[in-house]
Amino acid sequence: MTGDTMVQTITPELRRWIVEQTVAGFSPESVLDAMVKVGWQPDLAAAALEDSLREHRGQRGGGRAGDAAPVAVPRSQGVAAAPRLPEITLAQSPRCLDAGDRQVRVLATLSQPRVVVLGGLLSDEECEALIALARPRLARSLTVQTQTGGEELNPDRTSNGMFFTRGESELVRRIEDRIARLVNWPVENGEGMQVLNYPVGAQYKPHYDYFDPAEPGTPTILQRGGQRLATLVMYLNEPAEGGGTTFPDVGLEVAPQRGNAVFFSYDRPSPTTRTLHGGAPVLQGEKWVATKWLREREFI
Ligand code: PD2
Ligand code: ZN
Repeated sequence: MTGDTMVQTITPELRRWIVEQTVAGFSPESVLDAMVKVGWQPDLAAAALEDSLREHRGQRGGGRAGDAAPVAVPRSQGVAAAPRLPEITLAQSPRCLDAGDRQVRVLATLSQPRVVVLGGLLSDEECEALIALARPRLARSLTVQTQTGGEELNPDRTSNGMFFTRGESELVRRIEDRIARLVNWPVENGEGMQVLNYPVGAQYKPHYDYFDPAEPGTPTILQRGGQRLATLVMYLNEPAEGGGTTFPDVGLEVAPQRGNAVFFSYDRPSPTTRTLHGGAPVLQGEKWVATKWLREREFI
């Protein structure tokens, strides 16, 4: 979209979407940024945002709800800041990142969606220790029940899993501190690390990790720290065949290699982030991963 010649129109659908994002817990800044990223003129996006939120709060001045009028109102002060997201510092195209107690290699990056493949995030000993601690605590994986905010068995996810509590041991704390430093995001905003085990044939079908604002259980889920903004999948072993992490929208598959990891972030809870991803079926051997999800605020 060039923006120079095109008249952009604020439709009722756009107003609804803006309100939904805000109700889902996203800041006005992040909603604005999302609109600009998909081609909205910043001034128009800011006006649409302000107008929709004012209307939502019942203070709308002028016009009717649902008007589809082109507007050209200057961007107001205070809504232009970029959203804060977990992010790896890549500005200088580094080969290596300082994660405090360990140097981590940058193996590959993609900017849209933001995906970073990391080498050597965990040592072999740390991978083995996580597996050993997780093994006796495994149960068939549950996913969040989006209708109610509870948990349920999900046929799309045939792995076994368990959660460590945040900071529950020296090993867990060490890894959490390393991740926090690497992705520039507070330890407190992370969910407890989840370990998953996939036997032969198990998979995690493509899905989004954010919570869908349209689902009735989402407001309950968001009370514990807001939306998920980023995911780090750490590979604890190497299945002989299969088990890659796939990103179907961008044709990417990350091979599971012990100690390596894939990071990806999503600045809005929308498929337009193109962060659809899955765990491909394990064809030979078994697969172990640890996943860290990062929230907007402290996860309690
Ligand atoms: O195990 C994986 O590769 C995988 C794929 C997709 C894990 C997750 N999602 C997840 O834990 O969210
Ligand atoms: Zn996932």
